[in-house]
Amino acid sequence: MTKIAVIAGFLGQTRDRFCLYNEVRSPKEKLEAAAEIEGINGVEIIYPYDCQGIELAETLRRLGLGVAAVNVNVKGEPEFAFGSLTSPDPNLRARAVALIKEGMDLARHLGCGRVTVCPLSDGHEYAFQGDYQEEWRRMRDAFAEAAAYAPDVTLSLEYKPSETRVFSTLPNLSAVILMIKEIGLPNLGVTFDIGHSLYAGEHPAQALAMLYYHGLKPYIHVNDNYRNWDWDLIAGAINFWDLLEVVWTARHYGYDDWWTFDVMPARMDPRSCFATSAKLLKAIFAAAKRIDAKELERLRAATRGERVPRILTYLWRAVGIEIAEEKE
Ligand SMILES: [Mn+2]
Repeated sequence: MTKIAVIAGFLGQTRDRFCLYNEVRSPKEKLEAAAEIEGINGVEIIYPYDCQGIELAETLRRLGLGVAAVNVNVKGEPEFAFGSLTSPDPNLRARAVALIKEGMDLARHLGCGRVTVCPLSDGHEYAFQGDYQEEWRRMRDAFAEAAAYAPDVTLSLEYKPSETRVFSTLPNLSAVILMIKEIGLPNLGVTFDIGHSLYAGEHPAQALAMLYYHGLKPYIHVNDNYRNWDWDLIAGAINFWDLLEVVWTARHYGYDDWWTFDVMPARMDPRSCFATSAKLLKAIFAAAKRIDAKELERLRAATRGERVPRILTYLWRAVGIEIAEEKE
């Protein structure tokens, strides 16, 4: 079974700076909506917001939904607006770490074994505003304390260049690799959000391959954008080849974990958005299977000037685009 999930929060009401979209749903209604979507068999649950007033384990079991991750929100509370894991106030930092620990207990209870954290309130806006080294140390110590608390639960760190802060403390692939290497605990992983990688100016498949190179366990968030902002659009709709290469690379390195849609269904019915997203992703899985690693290796060995033309022709044909044979 291909494990395809959706972040439960997107099944309720969402908002941007100007508008509200779709109807308000309770945590239970969001899970019920997820369970009805063809092609979706799991959810990522936001802690604490999607965990209030609901018997989660029982509801998930009844609906037949798996849990891809517990997403601990260390940015939503007003007290975290000036930073959470990097806050100069040790009490605030302790509260943020306590939330992550609670999320780890919940993840274990739900049998998913993973917490994901995207520390978006940690960063700065202006020159001279922050002590960059001190903020890095505080974030490192916070993640180290949380990871050490529950060695049986993966603590998956999600990097992103900006938003809500103009500059994030954990902005890109290199930073997250360095953070994890510096902490040195084996239960740290990386939430690889394709949109964040695009927006960080990375080539997503290369970024994913480098996570495997460094022995780091990825967990994949699927979405798309125009590389200028984290628009959370339907995956593959814009950067088709990037998504195809990410899927191919993930399979190549044996990824058998969840593919979780981090897609904002603004101006769309969330159920159609995610049903279509699942269909498109499965089509990309099928296309990726048609790209043979051995054949790629052979084409890469072609004469220098012939290499790229041959690879492009092979790829376009592999995904079903007809290309006329060359005239002799
Ligand atoms: Mn994400």
